[in-house]
Amino acid sequence: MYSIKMRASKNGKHISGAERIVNKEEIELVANELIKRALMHENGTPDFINLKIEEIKEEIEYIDHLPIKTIECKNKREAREKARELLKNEGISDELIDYAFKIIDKGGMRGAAILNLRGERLEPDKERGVRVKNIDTTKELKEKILKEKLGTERTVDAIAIASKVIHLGIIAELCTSDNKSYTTGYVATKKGYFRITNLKEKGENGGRVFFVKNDVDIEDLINKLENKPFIIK
Ligand code: PML
Repeated sequence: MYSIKMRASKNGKHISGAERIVNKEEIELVANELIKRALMHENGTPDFINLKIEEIKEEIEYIDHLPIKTIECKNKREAREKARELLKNEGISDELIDYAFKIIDKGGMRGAAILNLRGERLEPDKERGVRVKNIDTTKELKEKILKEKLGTERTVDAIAIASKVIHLGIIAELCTSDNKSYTTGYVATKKGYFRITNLKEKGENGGRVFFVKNDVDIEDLINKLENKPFIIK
């Protein structure tokens, strides 16, 4: 199998990124799809597109996706209360949750911030964060999500990240989109992927926070988040 990663930017600013894990026969087709995706992005037309194709040498792990549930909320206040409740059920304190909301609302990170339960930030590069890579979803899962209206194209990408990180022992993930007009975010825990509407307001920034145990082996975790290949089914 091969990993194909695309990232696109304009004037040095990130516009979009995506990745797929495919057979050799699918490389050409999927490379085309990703280039098209880069060119048609709602954040603008890129002046730089990077396409990286490499053979995956490590064994790929196939895991089930987290169950998807959508929680409809009237406004941001209600949505954030819901998110807080889900996070508190996992033993995360109010103070830590406030801190996580502050990080995602500030925005500007390409990857995720990692917080332990003492509120220490563990990602080595605080500007960039940690990016979860080497993941894809099966065609069947993509179709199921879209056909059964369990979510959107963004859900398809996000469920891969959330399912991988929870599988690797992360306690919970809090996420809002870096797309200014996409206001549905989510909380992921071992209990599921909870889409929460209106988790931010239109025009606001987004971001990702992973909550981890205090005794986490952070080097090993970051290595797996970035490099261990997973296909989510
Ligand atoms: C959803 O399932 O609708 C929430 C997806 C959030 C996607 C975050 C992003 O844009 O990367």
